[in-house]
Amino acid sequence: MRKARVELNSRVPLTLYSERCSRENKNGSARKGEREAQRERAITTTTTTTVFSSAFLIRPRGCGGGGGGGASSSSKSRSEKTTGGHSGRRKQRRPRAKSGGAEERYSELDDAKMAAKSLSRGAFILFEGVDRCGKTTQASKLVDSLNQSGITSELWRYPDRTTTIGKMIDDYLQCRADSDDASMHLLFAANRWEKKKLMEEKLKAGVTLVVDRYGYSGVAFTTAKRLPGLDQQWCKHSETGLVKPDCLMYMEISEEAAKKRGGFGEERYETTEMQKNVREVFADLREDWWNVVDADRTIEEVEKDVQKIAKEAVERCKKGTELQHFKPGW
Ligand code: Z5A
Ligand code: MG
Repeated sequence: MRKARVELNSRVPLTLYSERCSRENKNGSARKGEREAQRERAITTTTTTTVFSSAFLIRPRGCGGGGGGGASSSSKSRSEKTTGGHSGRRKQRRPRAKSGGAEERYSELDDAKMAAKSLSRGAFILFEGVDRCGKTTQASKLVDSLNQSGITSELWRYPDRTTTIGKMIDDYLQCRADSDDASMHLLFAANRWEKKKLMEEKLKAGVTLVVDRYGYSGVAFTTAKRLPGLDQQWCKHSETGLVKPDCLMYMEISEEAAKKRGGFGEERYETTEMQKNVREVFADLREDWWNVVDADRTIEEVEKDVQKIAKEAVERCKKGTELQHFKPGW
């Protein structure tokens, strides 16, 4: 009985001890004092190994933020304390160690992550650019064309003026209300955060989202105000953790071509000075993976490029790729 339990727990020191004990019993010449000393040594070694294994298993897997890992770790130690005589058995059972048990568990986790990564999903396609570059025109055309070719797609716009936060933003943009610049920046970001969960759900459900403006506009317009304290890094902070687009179409339009598309409207940011600054910040934000589309051309010419780039992104996401989020500092 004792030997079977020891093998189950795979504790080498106890197994050796047990085998030696049974030999000694057979010989009928047990030296009782020495056996007791060996037993104590064996238990000490086993406990040390168990504690080390437990710490090794719990700590690195304990979730970066500290919440999950800390809770898990402390609740385990609480239960070990309260289960009294069973605590030793609980500790021994946790590693379930054949050799390399901890590594096996890590690879199980890795496998689960890999499986999640391989999930097919919809693409997040974003249009960004200065005023009148044709974002709304192209985004609408793209959604129509994707849906017609059997790719379920939706058009999203930011700011989303339909939500409670969006209505406050609309009042601000239309100069019906005034507010602090930092708080407005955070409201624009909150307008994205309030739809983050829905965005993730839709993408994971296979819906392609074509989005007209997003956090890049948020950073560009607030930074363009050139206010002390509201620099690019500060502006990026409120976007950290939001879903990152799979494909960004930056609609590049010259000032001359933009002027030909009609004058400015009545909204707050529609001034020459503001638009010039926004253009500069966008140039500064630009990254290698952006698709820069020449938006000076006709609607049809631009549309041809947009469709090709978008369909590649849709295919990539359909094959399976993990959702990305904005990392600190981006
Ligand atoms: N904002 C912010 O501050 N912070 C944030 O976080 C966010 C936004 C998300 C409202 O944005 C404001 O909110 C915006 C930034 C700020 N401020 N400004 N200024 P909005 O997206 O609602 O703004 P909009 O009213 O849609 O304008 P727009 O985006 O600047 O325009 P567009 O969508 O790029 O262009 P369009 O509407 O497709 O086309 C404009 C005209 O040109 C139209 O008559 C078309 O028929 C014509 N057009 C389009 N393409 C062509 C071509 N290729 N050739 C000729 N004519 C064309
Ligand atoms: Mg627009």
